[in-house]
Amino acid sequence: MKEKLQGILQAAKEQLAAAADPRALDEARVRYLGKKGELTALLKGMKDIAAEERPAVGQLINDVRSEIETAIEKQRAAIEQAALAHKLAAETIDVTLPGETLPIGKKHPLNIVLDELKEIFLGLGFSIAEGPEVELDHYNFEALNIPKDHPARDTQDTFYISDNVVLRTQTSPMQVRTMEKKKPPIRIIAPGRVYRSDAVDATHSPLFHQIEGLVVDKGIRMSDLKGILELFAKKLYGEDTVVRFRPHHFPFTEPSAEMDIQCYRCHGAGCPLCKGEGWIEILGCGMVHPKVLEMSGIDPEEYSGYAFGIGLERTVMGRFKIDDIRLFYENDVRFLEQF
Ligand code: 2U9
Repeated sequence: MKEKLQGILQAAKEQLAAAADPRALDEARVRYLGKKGELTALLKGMKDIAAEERPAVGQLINDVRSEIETAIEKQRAAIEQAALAHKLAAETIDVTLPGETLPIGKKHPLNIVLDELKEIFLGLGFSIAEGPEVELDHYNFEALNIPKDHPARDTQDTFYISDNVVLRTQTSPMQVRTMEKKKPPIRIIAPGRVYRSDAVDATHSPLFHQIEGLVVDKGIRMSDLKGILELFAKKLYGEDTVVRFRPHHFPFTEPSAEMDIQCYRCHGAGCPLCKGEGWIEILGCGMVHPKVLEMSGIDPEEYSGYAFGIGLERTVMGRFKIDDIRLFYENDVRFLEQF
């Protein structure tokens, strides 16, 4: 019996020492100490041993059981220790390694210039008004002195949602809304997205951006308009910029004009950049039509005002010499990362 027990103990210690994970450890435990284990079988065989020998044999079996249990706990600790060491090694972070640099984006060229324009007008005491892109016909046309039969209303220019709802064709509606809510003095710019149902080509997009301005107060004159817009041009294109105003017509302003800057490349002589004109058109402007003031509840006998409109894409294309308006909307990183 003693030799048998020694054999079981030796075999158990060898199997336990070879157990590299909890499953193998448990297999060894069950093989020797389990219900059908080798040691348990010996205990069951005690009834066949002479009564006077049972205590000694029982003691021997229990001694071997506790040695095996000690060996199991020792091996369990070794397996856990090895697993922890492996985990620590696998998850070790070398904090001295350089961080992963995430590529940062760039500001869109439209936003670069839009922010410059906002800064210029904010610096001139204007505040910024923003409003809905889906507009009522009233605010986009009627309140701007563009009656139902005006050519600007023809569907080739406007996206109609319904008879009385359109995608705004200019940001002017926001200025009408402001005049309805706020008594003069008014000094706002209204930047934003506008829509015209033009066919797409290098210089036309159904979606583009405008910045319109409106000043309404007592005693506002054309000289105020010319002064502020010349100042704006000098801030945007440089102090030595030369401007000129050409008579024009808009239904919502009277008198109306278009402002050009002298071509900064040929200084008026004419070159490819200005298509031989010597001048580059920058914006449209004019004194707010008295009927427009009146329709928005402002007495044209007491107040006057001026307004202007700048096409953002046209301004940016001139600034960065971009020859195709579609580049602004294609999200091609090869284009966008150049700014
Ligand atoms: C109110 C009264 C008058 C806004 C104005 C222009 C002239 C103009 C164009 C510039 C380039 C549109 O994007 S563009 O094609 N705009 O020339 N806009 S005066 O006049 C207003 C606005 C609101 C209440």
